[in-house]
Amino acid sequence: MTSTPSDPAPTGDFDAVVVGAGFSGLYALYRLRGFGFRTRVFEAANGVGGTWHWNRYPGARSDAPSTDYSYSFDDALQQEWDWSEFYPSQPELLEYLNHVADRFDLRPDIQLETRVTAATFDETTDLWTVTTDTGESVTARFLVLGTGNLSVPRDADFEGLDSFEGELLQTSSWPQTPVDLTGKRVGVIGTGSSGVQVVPSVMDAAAHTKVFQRTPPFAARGANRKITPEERAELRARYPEYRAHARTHAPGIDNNPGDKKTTDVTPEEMQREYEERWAVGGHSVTVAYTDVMVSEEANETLADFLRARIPEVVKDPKTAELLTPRGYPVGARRVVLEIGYYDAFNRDDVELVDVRTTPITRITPKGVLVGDEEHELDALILATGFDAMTGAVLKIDIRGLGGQTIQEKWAAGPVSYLGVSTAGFPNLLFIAGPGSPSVLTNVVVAIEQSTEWITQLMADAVADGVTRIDVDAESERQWVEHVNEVAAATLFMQGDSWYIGANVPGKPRVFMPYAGGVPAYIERTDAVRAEGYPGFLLTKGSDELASTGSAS
Ligand code: N01
Repeated sequence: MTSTPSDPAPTGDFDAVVVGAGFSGLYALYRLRGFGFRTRVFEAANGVGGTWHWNRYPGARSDAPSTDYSYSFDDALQQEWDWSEFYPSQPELLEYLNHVADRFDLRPDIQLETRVTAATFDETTDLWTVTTDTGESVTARFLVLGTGNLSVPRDADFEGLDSFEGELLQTSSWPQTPVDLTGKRVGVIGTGSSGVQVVPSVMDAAAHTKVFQRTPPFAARGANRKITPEERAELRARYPEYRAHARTHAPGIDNNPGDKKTTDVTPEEMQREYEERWAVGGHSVTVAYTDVMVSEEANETLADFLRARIPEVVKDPKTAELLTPRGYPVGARRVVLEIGYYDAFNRDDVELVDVRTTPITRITPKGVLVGDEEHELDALILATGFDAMTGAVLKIDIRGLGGQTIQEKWAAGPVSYLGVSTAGFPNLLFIAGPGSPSVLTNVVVAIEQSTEWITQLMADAVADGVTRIDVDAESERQWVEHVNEVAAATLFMQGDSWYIGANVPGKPRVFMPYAGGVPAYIERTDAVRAEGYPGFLLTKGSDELASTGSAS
């Protein structure tokens, strides 16, 4: 399907190119096929699965229940797939996504081991020219980015990293071949969701595990368990209803949000409520009260409750204190679910190293130098996070109208209209992009909703003979302002989190997701569709241009 400059194709080689074959890209392909679009998916990895292809570190699992963290678009799919555990593990998620690729016969349109490196919009044909690291160049009417919000590791900028003589591992690009840590002295840098999962999963094999902690996270109790056949049958009987109900909740999941403020209850009632939710496990404890993410006092009640759980597990008071998060609101950085993480520090062979007071000086051939103390290691695991939300987009040399690059457009942070498109880059569409609820939700719900909306827009445009979908700059400005206003009313800005790009030196500090919740976002985007897409600039091309695609 490779085109050459001497092969002018006014309708393009494809109607759509999709980048990425994770949850987003697979569903986008399924939808676009349904609309009759000739579609090609490019995926850098040697398999489908996106996040769940790359993050195959021991202990990797979602912290959303499997019955929510899965596609809802096809009832037969959800009826036939047996999730074994409450929180799905990485191997099971990868198996599931491979099953989806096979079940819907998606593979023929997915080109693996092909990274999209550049895309240029041609203003004379309204087509994107997409080039890859394999030297291919194809044209397509639409470019859909399903590149993931947490897919590009942030640069591990430790001095001396290359000199390390032991085994260097990264959670976000864990080897596909088995890693044997038996009897090794293992170090883990980073205590976000990835670090908290990997520590208890490697410590049994390791001779000794050292955890290098700069910022202790707030943690809720992960209550993983097997799903019983009875539970499965009960859910299956009402699955569609269950899914529809989930979309009526702000995070796209019913984690039993309370409807009172902390100020509506007595301290005793509040403590009882938190305890009951803690006993259930999961993120439910974080949504007990409506004012926790908007009032510092309310937030402190939850923070205090979570802090008090740590010494109940961790026996050494000094270690318990070191593990205790302070100085930022709970929820402003993502709350992790811990399954055996705190308990790990009761073992003689697991040690917490504080790299807040004394930062890591450098990595040496033998291990990690903290101040002037060298911690000798045989293996070092980096769980140091991602260049979130914009990293994967900005890695591609994307050029829109007038040759403007996306790097120029987003120099002060990402801007978009509804999180789906950015002005000056026609026919470029983001799945769960910056400015949409995305990472603040059960991301599979965000992905499905976003993909459905975007593909419908594309199909409607094509059916109307539209060859160019751009965004009105003023509508974009208003949406960005709304996203910022919603965020400003919360405590999100007070955590030095990846939500605001604070984990990547030099990255503009902008709150990137939309904090208004799934129902408000659906209401807004549904209204935009119903009203004929105000805020979009839909241009009809010549008959020849308009003949691409065949929306149904
Ligand atoms: O990354 P992170 P992650 N010296 O950015 C530390 C999703 N996810 O991969 O905070 C010392 O949270 C850094 O310290 P600090 C989920 O959305 C979900 O763990 O910068 N430490 C931090 O502790 C999650 O939020 C699941 O002070 C350094 C850590 O590295 C997101 O992915 C599982 C350092 C990075 O934590 C990212 O999680 C996994 C330095 N120089 C991931 N540089 C589940 O669903 C960085 N750090 C359960």
